[in-house]
Amino acid sequence: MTRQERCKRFEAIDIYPVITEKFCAGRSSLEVCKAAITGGARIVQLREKDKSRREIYRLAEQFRELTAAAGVLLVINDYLDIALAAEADGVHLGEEDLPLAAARKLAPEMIIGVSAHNLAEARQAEFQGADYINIGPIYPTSTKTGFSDYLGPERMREIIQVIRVPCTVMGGINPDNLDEILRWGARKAAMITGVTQAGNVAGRVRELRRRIISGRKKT
Ligand code: TZP
Ligand code: MG
Repeated sequence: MTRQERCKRFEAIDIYPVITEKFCAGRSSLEVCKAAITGGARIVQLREKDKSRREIYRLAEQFRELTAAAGVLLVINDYLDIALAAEADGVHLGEEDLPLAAARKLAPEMIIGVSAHNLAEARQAEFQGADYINIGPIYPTSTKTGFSDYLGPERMREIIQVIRVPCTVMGGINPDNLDEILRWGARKAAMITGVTQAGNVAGRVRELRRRIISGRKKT
């Protein structure tokens, strides 16, 4: 697939499940990935911080098999080499990862997503050519370490309003605060525990999708 085709499909996503095995409530990440797809997810991200690259590559291959069969986009967090080797659709880069321009040189047809924690970072990522920007944390979360500050829905909206590439929002988002972020203009929500810790992952994804699609502000 070309970058353009991938980006077009990215624009159509609603829920963006991010899967980390240690937050899967004792289940394998593959099982949770399968359930997210059953629930209708159009994209999944594989995000592992504590496993070896070898292990992550093996997982990426398995995620790719499942997602490809279902026509679902696959993004790998942090590791461009693994994303390329596993033929994923994209890579998600944070401030400690390869800079965007370097990643683009190596992966011209991939979706490249970048994390932003404030407006300046979001503007910079857009200027440098990110295909999407993940804004967060919106709410307090214990899933990501190293961040004590969070944006809140109002600052989230300020960023979404000026950025032209698709924005996902993340951090502490769950079924209880979903309506709030939708009211403040969010159109795509990325979640780790809001999806991976649900007893019924497929049911949770189905519910979140339905609520995002119906609760989004009309443009
Ligand atoms: N980036 C911003 S917040 C976050 C990341 C990776 C963690 C979000 O996890 P959760 O469980 O959805 O709060
Ligand atoms: Mg990273």
